[in-house]
Amino acid sequence: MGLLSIIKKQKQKDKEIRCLVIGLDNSGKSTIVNQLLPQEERENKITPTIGFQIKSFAINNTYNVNLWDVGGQSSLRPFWENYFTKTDVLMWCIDASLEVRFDESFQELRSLIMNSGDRIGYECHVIIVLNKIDLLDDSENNLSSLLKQFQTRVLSRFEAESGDNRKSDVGFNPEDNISFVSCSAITGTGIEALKEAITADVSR
Ligand SMILES: Nc1nc2c(ncn2[C@@H]2O[C@H](COP(=O)(O)OP(=O)(O)OP(=O)(O)O)[C@@H](O)[C@H]2O)c(=O)[nH]1
Ligand SMILES: [Mg+2]
Repeated sequence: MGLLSIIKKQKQKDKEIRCLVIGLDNSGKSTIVNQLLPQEERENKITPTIGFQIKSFAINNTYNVNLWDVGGQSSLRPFWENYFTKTDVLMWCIDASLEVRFDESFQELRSLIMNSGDRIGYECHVIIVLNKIDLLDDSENNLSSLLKQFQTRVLSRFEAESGDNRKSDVGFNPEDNISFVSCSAITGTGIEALKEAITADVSR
């Protein structure tokens, strides 16, 4: 293979983004993935994911995003770490309408980051997606303040629990390594912002 072909191949490869989509069961991961696809490729019915599925879509004819959507039921969570290698972006989905599951979700995310070695939060950026905002009262009017509040809450939780945060020693900083997007996978609100966050993370 000539030098030019190698360079061309490398450039094409650089535009591939591998995005791992995880989070608690029922948080809406597969529905978000479905909403990210072109209209003609969307499924009409989403069922709980047993195992995983891979879907791809293009952003601005520039990036090809491969979404690895893995089931979030507790029996499937031990398998999440099998998908970390080569992941560029981790999308962590949270159901905004279920306050009762916030703690479980936060603890799962935190232990995943802490136990992933230098992978998640370093080479692999984290996007926390606050989904199902259509189920919140007056969400359309208060989207930005809602997201800001949520962000502050998550960052203070990381701060509060940083006593045994071994990553803090080597520079893991949630403020830099995590970004936040709110959306509704049903109405499509926030989906464009989510696409921007996926590519922004790769060009960092
Ligand atoms: N109102 C509302 N419902 C949503 C939204 N996103 C997903 N849902 C619903 O939430 C339920 C679960 O959605 P899924 O996409 O299957 O959730 P999941 O996270 O992939 O679940 P697992 O595959 O079991 O881990 C479905 O009934 C969806 O229709 C949303 O933004 N708003
Ligand atoms: Mg699913």
